[in-house]
Amino acid sequence: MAAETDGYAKNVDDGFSNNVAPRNKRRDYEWQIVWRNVLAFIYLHAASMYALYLIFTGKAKLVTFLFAMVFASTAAMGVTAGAHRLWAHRAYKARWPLRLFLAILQTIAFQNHIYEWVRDHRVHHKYTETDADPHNAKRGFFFSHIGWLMLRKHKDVLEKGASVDMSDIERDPIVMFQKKTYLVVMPLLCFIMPTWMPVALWNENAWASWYVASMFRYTISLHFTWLVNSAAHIWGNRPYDKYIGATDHKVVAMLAFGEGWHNYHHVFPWDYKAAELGDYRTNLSTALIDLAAKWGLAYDLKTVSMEMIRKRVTRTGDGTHPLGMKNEED
Ligand code: ST9
Ligand code: ZN
Ligand code: ZN
Repeated sequence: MAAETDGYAKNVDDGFSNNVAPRNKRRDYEWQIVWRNVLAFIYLHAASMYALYLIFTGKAKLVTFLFAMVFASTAAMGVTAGAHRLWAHRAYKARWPLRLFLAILQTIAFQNHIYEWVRDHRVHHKYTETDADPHNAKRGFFFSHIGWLMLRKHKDVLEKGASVDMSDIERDPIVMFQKKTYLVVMPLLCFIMPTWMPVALWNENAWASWYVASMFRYTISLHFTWLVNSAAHIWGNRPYDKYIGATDHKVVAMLAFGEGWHNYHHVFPWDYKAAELGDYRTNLSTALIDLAAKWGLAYDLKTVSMEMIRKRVTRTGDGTHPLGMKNEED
């Protein structure tokens, strides 16, 4: 039995739409659940619930919670300004001290090493919302948010992904060093260091520190990141291109340090701001890159001209952009 969605077959056996196979073609895709990851995510969420209990009952110190939030926000810069804008999109260039700093932060964030992160992200941009997209939002909120990390990848991700050029990344010694040492350095930076710091600095209980500064901090930062793949591909406005799935979503932008202006980002992926406007309140990552540029550590910051944005808004926008509205009135 099959149901139609936008001219594509939906196999109701597994509830996932297959947006590349025509209706009359049999699907050759079977779920392969990776139980190690399922169990790890169950543990992370149970531990985070326990961390909330420790925080709200005062069994963990308030300063430990504040530390966890600052630590998560700092590490996030390694993902946004680092893995995303610098390495995946080459939206600006960075001298080696900045690259090293961002690689350390990205290691703390544990979202896979930069090489793997960039490869998945480039495939996401090249084949957005097809079976070759690792977190294809057409497969629903759960899959694009977290489910994709609990299944073996669709064969199209591997096949089409092989066409993605990674030579620039392979030429970066900092990234390749991180890849080689990841399994040792990542646990030290992502789990051991944030557990140890509250114990050493303000005498926090080691278990409270593990649950709050390590488990809770990591889990919440993953969810804020994943919202870009799920929420910002489902809900929100499409001011620049109404024909694509990616949306502009202010709440996601704030939670993900400027990465929720995702309709703009998919249309102009080379803009170092990942947004049209340089509003630091919803885009702390841009603030960091601008500061680094002031200090000479970042350079060749790429952006998009007002004229190009205006043309695109007029041609393909959904009418929610102020420029689009002005044009409709004219
Ligand atoms: C995580 C990542 O959470 C999050 C990414 C989010 C991206 C968001 C982007 C939006 C902008 C930024 C927002 C930041 C906001 C920050 C705010 C923070 C507050 N192309 O992968 P394998 C080939 S990670 C080409 O094992 P399986 C390749 O040959 C969370 N080829 O596939 C590869 O071999 P090798 C923690 C590809 O077996 C081989 O296939 N980490 C590609 O199907 C096998 O690859 C985890 O949970 C490709 N794209 O396993 C672990 N991909 O690598 C997650 C693969 O040797 N990972 N190939 O070259 C896994 O366990 C597994 O990858 C799997 C799939 C089970 C998911
Ligand atoms: Zn991107
Ligand atoms: Zn996207």
